[in-house]
Amino acid sequence: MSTTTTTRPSTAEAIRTVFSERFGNAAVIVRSPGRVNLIGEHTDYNNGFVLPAAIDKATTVAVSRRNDDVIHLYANDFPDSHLASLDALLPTGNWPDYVLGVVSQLRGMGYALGGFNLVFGGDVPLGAGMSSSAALECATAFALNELFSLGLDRLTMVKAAQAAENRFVGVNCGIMDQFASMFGKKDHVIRLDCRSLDFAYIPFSMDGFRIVLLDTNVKHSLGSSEYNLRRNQCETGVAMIREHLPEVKSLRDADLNMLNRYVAPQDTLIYQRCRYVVEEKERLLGACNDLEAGDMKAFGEKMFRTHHGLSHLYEVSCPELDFLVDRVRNHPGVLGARMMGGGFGGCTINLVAVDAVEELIADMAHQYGEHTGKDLPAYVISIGNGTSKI
Ligand code: GAF
Repeated sequence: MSTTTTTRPSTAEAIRTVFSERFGNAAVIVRSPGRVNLIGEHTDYNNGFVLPAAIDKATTVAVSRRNDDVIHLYANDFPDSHLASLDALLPTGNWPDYVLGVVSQLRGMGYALGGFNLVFGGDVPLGAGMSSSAALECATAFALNELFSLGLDRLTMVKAAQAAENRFVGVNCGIMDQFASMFGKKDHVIRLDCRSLDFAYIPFSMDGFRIVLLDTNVKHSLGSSEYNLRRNQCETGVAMIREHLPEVKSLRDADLNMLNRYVAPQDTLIYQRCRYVVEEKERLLGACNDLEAGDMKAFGEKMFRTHHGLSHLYEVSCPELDFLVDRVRNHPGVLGARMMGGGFGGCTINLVAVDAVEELIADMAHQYGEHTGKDLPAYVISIGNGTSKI
């Protein structure tokens, strides 16, 4: 989610208070977290694996029923409000779409909803690549499920939230962000197979190191159009392979040999895109072995290699992200770093030795400020639980 205004992060208590001032007591209050992704970037929509986790920053949504067909939304952090009618749901091109999109998908799936009031806010930084949009979509789905007793399970809500983003917001994203927000588990990462949707929680102890997010404070506007383009380029690569090997359904089924034989001779750019995905797929599986063996140094090295691929082959990085990854490389306390999420701005994710965290943040803020003239917000995050009622 992006907005041009400065945010005032709301606590869950503030959302409860604001809701009761505007609409009376809230019937349901739900929190849904943002996410990080350790490794496995741009693999979800290629049916590969991802390794995300829910974080300790969340969006809170409060809702109550109305007696008419009106949907009355209020964003406490911007602040801004929006009125819509249940029977005329149209995209606005702005934040209401994350809520209205979920409503539209649920109704399309045949669930009966009525009008409702909704207030939301939270401390997931907006437009920073921590999935504030997925957090709002998942919180909305969960809250409406409770409010209208729809009887949905978590996976159905995840799919409705993803469909809202695909069909209403217009970003052809994979399932990772919504899945991580809904299924997150404290102190665990989720190894998710995006083809079968089988998943496993892997303990992530952060023994001696921390996850540090460095926020470039930029979000280049071509983000969503380039994202959709990458997805198309991957599909083009698959189509080239399928001319010879019809059993290959997605890049999940492809290897470098196939790319060299059937894609490289036809189109160098498509080859580069597909090569990144195929290499990242292997890298993630290796990183899971590193995690199991407790070898965070090897894990971190793979993160640097992921960044290199995202920057040079997949070309979804930007000068600010490259600068941050390049500069932290020389810090002895940094085990690994890379851009995180869709790209073209947002955060880098860094694994940093505990005793190096403070100095790294100060040093990078200084270097980044000198280089770009911008602040560098930093977040030392912990891994929390997924969507829940509060
Ligand atoms: C964004 C998308 F929403 C995810 O589905 C995923 O593709 C990610 O970019 C890149 O790994 O966060």
